[in-house]
Amino acid sequence: TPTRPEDDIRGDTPAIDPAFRADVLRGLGQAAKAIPARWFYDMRGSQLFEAITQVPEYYPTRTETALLHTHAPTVAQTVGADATVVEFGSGSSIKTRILLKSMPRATYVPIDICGEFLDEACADLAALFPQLRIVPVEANFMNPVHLPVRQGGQAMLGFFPGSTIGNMTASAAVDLLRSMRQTLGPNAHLLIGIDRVKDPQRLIAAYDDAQGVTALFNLNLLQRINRELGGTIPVDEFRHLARWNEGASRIEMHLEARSAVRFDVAGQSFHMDGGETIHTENCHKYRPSEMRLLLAAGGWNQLEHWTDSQEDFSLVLAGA
Ligand code: AVI
Repeated sequence: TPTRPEDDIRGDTPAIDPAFRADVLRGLGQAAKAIPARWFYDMRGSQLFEAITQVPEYYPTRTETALLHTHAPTVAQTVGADATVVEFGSGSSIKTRILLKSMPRATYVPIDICGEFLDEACADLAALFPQLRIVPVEANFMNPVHLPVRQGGQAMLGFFPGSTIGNMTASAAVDLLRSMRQTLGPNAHLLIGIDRVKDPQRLIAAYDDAQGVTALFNLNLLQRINRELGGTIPVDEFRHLARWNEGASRIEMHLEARSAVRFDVAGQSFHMDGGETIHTENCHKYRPSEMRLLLAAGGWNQLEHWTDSQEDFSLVLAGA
């Protein structure tokens, strides 16, 4: 295709993603407005999430990283240093590196829906671990995935760090755990990070940091809608909210309209009252007994449960 000068100028205007458009229009059309959290992660959103992992109040990343440093050698010993490591999502390369440091001759199979993320993750790891065999798979890991690696007799280790499981309802989490079991085959292991219930003030601080990085991350969703779906949302009229929902054992993120607002998205008009919110994310927190039950419902038997001295975060090794 011939290029034109205006292509360059418009280079940062992405084509409309029909799934994004459908989710946003459906979500804003509901009485209780909500947009799925997966749409946070455009380029800017992914950068802001990286920044969140560095703020002092957001303990999960550094706590899980320390747990992995301590326990990766035991994981390698249990599953075998030459096992096939299947990572569900490929965005957590620092944690992957820690695990693979104990398994440098493993086969590494990152599964991600985004080929670009896969390429990045693979290039970095190939340079660091020359003996690693890397087999990227572009797929939606929420469903069972056919892996182009031998499963018969081959030790398989699923890796799902970051407490991403917490962003799902319990029933979606169980479905995913069952899919993972199918993807990995019999006798597989799963190493999973799960965030724990704790003092709500600490949880709220982790999702409403003093520097306002999480607020920018949440508000970026509105900017993304404006950028990609021709929206006219007055972003300054919204504020970030993080609430602890005790009954559901979860942090909820919302975007609250400060005053009554009207705006258009993809040619449709919307109205919000002052104080009305758009629910953008759930982050479920678990107690150890609930983790065990969740895993069991998903077909996994807890073998090891490691936590830090403050009992902030859990790293669990389970068997199929
Ligand atoms: C990706 N996920 C595990 C993060 C969490 O803690 O639930 C996303 C996040 N949202 C706000 N801060 C971090």
